[in-house]
Amino acid sequence: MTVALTAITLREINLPLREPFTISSGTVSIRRILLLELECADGTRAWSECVADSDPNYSPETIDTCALAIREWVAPRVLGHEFAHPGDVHAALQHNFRGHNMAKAAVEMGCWALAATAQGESLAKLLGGTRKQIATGISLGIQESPAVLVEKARAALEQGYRKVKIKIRPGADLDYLQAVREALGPDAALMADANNAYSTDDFDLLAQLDELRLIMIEQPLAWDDIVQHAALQKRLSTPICLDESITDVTKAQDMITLGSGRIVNIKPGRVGGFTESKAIHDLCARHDIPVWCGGMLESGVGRAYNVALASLPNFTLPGDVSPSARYWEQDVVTPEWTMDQDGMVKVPTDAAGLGVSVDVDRIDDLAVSKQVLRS
Ligand code: OSB
Ligand code: MG
Repeated sequence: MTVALTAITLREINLPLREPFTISSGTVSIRRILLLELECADGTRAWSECVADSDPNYSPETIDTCALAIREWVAPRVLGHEFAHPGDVHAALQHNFRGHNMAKAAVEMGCWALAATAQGESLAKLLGGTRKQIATGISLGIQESPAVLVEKARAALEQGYRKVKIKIRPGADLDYLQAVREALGPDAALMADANNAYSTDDFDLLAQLDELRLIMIEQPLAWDDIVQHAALQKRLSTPICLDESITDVTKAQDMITLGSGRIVNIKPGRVGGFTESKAIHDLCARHDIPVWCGGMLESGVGRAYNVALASLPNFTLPGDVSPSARYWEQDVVTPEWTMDQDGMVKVPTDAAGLGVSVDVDRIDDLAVSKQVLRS
């Protein structure tokens, strides 16, 4: 299971989304994506994806800070070093090295894929995944009117999605959600995600959302807050789900201790990779806190990692792991990720590694920059 990296190639590609994606903090039309190709001493290769985007509006990291962090601090700690198990990489990236979780995760997760590939085992199995398929939700960006949103949500449920997440912000919240609830009925699996758009002045408004019987409301308050969310959760019957605030397992422990939320969205990029994701998953399982896998508009490469992670047993709620065609005209992997009519995505458990292959010629054509790091 040894991992001994000798080279990391960084490529940035720019993939246009099928439609712009708007959250409370900004709009993405063309996704800038940093892909990593990792190579081992024995010739084993694996691809991974860094989930940071152009602007620091979700977390402090961006694709440019990540490229810098990988080059300056992450790569030197792994290139030319031998790890007995991919689970050992995380500690090597934490020692006297604060933050930069998305940069660390891109390399740490790639090491898990290298180990799986070298062993002829699927990434999901190496992680301890138990599911053969995972339930899928869709994340709908903020729309120009409630009527447009209603049609998108209706279409999503017709396609089989098991959960519809609706992005909200002040001015596009209660009336938007009410319109969807009214049109789609009391049983529709709906939730809202505010991406930090509210403050302690908004508790009365947020308490009104209870009447909509949402499955959860994701990260209504500040991106790094645990304390005020606990005060808000006391006012709400709707479970709060934390996303941005849970940057490692100690934050998840704080959430549980303070009662700041009842559900966790795990994005492996946000928490520094798979080892920390598994720790959060296990902690939440012990406390009966359900988790689900979030998304960052990943290409098919990053999606492979999310699908593998979501196959762990306590991922009991549908993830933001939509099929390739929801995002892209053409994905960069073969086969593309698909979802069946019941809203399920198959976990590739037979093939070694990611379970999808990357078209290197196409990525080289798409690449706007390329850099090789060696030991
Ligand atoms: O808050 O979950 C979020 C995308 C970019 C930044 C933040 C978020 C999102 C999503 C997208 O909701 C989910 C997906 O990848 O489908
Ligand atoms: Mg979110």
